Amino acid sequence: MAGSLKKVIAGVILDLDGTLLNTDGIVIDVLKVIMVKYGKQWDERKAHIIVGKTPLEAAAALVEDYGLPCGADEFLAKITPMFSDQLRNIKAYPGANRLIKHLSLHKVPMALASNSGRASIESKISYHQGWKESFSAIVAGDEVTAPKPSPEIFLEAAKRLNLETSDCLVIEDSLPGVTGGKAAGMGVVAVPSLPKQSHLYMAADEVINSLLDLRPEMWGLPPFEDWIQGTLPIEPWHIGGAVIKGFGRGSKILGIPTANLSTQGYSALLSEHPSGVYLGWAGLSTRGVYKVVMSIGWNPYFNNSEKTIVSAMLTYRMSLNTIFNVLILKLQEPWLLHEFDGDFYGEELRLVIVGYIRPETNFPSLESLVGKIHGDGRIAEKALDLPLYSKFRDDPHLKGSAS
Ligand code: ADP
Ligand code: RBF
Ligand code: MG
Repeated sequence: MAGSLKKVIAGVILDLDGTLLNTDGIVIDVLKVIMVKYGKQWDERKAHIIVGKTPLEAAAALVEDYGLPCGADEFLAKITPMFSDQLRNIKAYPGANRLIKHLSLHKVPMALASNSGRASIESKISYHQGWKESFSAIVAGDEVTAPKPSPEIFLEAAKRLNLETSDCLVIEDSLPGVTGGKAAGMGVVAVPSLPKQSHLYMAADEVINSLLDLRPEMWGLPPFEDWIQGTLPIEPWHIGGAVIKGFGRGSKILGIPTANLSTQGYSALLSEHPSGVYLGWAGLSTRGVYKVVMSIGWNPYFNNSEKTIVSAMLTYRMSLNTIFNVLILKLQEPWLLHEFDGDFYGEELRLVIVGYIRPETNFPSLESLVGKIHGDGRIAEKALDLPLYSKFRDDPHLKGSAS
């Protein structure tokens, strides 16, 4: 754990793809466009056929499933330049801008250490304001003799920062990156970009679910000061749709009914947000606006495909950075903090998500899970009265007038 290192960190070395930048979103955009070119339509429900596959395997699966009149190689060759054109649309992970600003403000030296080529790195970060200037050093895969998992890229970054290797903290999503950082003798925080893989990250000093969960003070760095009443304000985001039947896991019996929405059309949006517990406002078209606490988690359906996800991470993540990132479908479970007389299946539910509470965790018993969720409910109930959150009660999205 972080504390056992007893090391005060002087500089931070960040990985780019999968750590600061989320490439999942552009995958769906590109596939939508290419399918139209072939006279087909991208089917969100079939997104899982490319989950956990290498670029070529995914291409082969799509060619077969959509009956495309070309080979997998040809299809891959067609979409590769389309990804290059999309670099400007790659979004920063939630918490990336916050972390970079925070460290800059406190004059903590920062370096980028990426296996990508220099030109690709420069191009990708050029779309994110203030990033280039924040890094005192950028070390690219084509500037070292051996890429991650070799420690070379990290050693070079420390050298350029003028820091002892043991004074550096590495933040990484990939296994090769974690291995390289440890081999360089550095502290390593892993932020796996794929679900439920923390057991693979044993070498890391700490594994967190997302950048939102980083506690810099654990590393002797200045703490974030933006948490308020157990919640972290985030850039609000919207989701909505008809309430559908969930998994019948009997949440209602536990006193925490969750109104499931179809993820149809939302997988890209959900993939942008870390799994975890969030607070916000919920609008039910015929009833009103209510406080809501919601978990975003991994669709249980995909728990079975962990093996393919791991193999993709080991082979693909290591060698290829942006093209055909794995696509993961998430499920959202909003619990409206209000007593209703009955069910409201089929009704239009609109959500505005305004803050973050905690990562999803495992619990030793059902009682402890239910207890924690009720605690989340109390936190949300109270915090949503803060002006910075309560103002979103009037968001037009909740009334369904704006889409
Ligand atoms: P399911 O597996 O269908 O999601 P749940 O046991 O989670 O079943 O119950 C969810 C349903 O309960 C919602 O779809 C909704 O119709 C109803 N419901 C009643 N009160 C609430 C509430 N306060 N928050 C969310 N859903 C509620
Ligand atoms: N499930 C988990 O396994 N871990 C969690 O930390 C967790 N947190 C939740 C928080 C909230 C506010 C809600 C509404 C659900 C959460 N769940 C969590 C999901 C819960 O297990 C799910 O709603 C089940 O369907 C309950 O039976
Ligand atoms: Mg439910």
